[in-house]
Amino acid sequence: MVTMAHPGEKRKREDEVENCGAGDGGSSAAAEHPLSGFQLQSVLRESARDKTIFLHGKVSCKEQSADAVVILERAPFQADAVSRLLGNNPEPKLQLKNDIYSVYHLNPPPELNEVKATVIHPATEKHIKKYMRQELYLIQETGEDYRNITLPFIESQSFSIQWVYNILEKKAEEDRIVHENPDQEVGFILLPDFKWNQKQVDDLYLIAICHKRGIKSLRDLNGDHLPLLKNVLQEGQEAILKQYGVQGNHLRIYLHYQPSYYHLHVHFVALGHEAPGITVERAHLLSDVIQNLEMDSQYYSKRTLTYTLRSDEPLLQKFKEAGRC
Ligand code: GTA
Repeated sequence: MVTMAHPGEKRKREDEVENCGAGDGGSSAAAEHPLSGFQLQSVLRESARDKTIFLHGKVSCKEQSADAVVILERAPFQADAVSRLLGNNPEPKLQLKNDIYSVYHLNPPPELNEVKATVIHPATEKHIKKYMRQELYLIQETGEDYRNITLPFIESQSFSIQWVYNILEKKAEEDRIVHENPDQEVGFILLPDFKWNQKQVDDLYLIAICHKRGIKSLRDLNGDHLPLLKNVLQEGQEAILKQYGVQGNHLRIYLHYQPSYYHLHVHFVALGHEAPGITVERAHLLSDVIQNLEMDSQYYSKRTLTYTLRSDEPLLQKFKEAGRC
């Protein structure tokens, strides 16, 4: 089943590519081995601390070769499985022993040795650049900058949000929905984020995607959106408590500015988890957003917002051309 882009989504997107496993929920694509014939082109980034590696490769598709980004991540430990890992480990190999200190290498059985693979295929140049390590620049975007520089830019090119519409229209991930308020003005869908394997709550990560279309980001929010935002905050916390037993005061609930995907969504992340994008120049706490809009319903169309751009981002070039950085 191939879905059409949402009506009105006619703008040219940089990442519009010929459909090859993309588009709908992709039940057929899921049946194939997504990495068969993967040929590594380059390592975009790796982090020994996060046990993550970002790869660019080529994957054959309909007798053509298309770019793919693959993110490999070691899964976090699960508290209930560690005693099996220690107690049942056939042959712990001693690496070092000194007084009371010793280091072993364990060889966990496959079920305790999971590697999560996130696959973006076909990937665009923009996806490849997104995961590449690059120098960052701090931008201070005034309301005027947003209207003159940023808005025309994001209207001309941004990542496809087809995956968001697939979720809202129940064409993908329907079985993963944790909570839905179906109201088209003030409702939303809450579901596990891409980045969470749902095996332990230490790195719990869900996203709330609002039903209402056309709210691109924080910049579009005004006092009229308070009922929606309050629903997301309250119902989202209640649903997470009910489903996962995690209290609201153990959650970091925030929006990104700039987001990667311009359809309003809110991140719900375990407070102890240092997820990518929780830094002060990107994350805006939902509770602060609500208070700011209660004080001034036009707050986000007026105030200067600070964020970073990578050195190769075309938006940075636009700010330079306008003499704004
Ligand atoms: N359920 O199909 C999807 C889906 N997609 C395509 C994206 N998301 C999805 N969730 C579901 N189904 O949290 C999620 C993303 C993200 C949110 C969009 O939607 O996982 P955003 O618009 O604010 O954009 O949020 P953000 O945060 O930049 O998106 P993303 O892709 O997570 O990138 C964040 C940065 O984190 C990247 O630039 C990357 O460098 C870094 N990163 C580090 N580790 C990882 C990792 N394991 N996976 C992805 N990115 C990582």
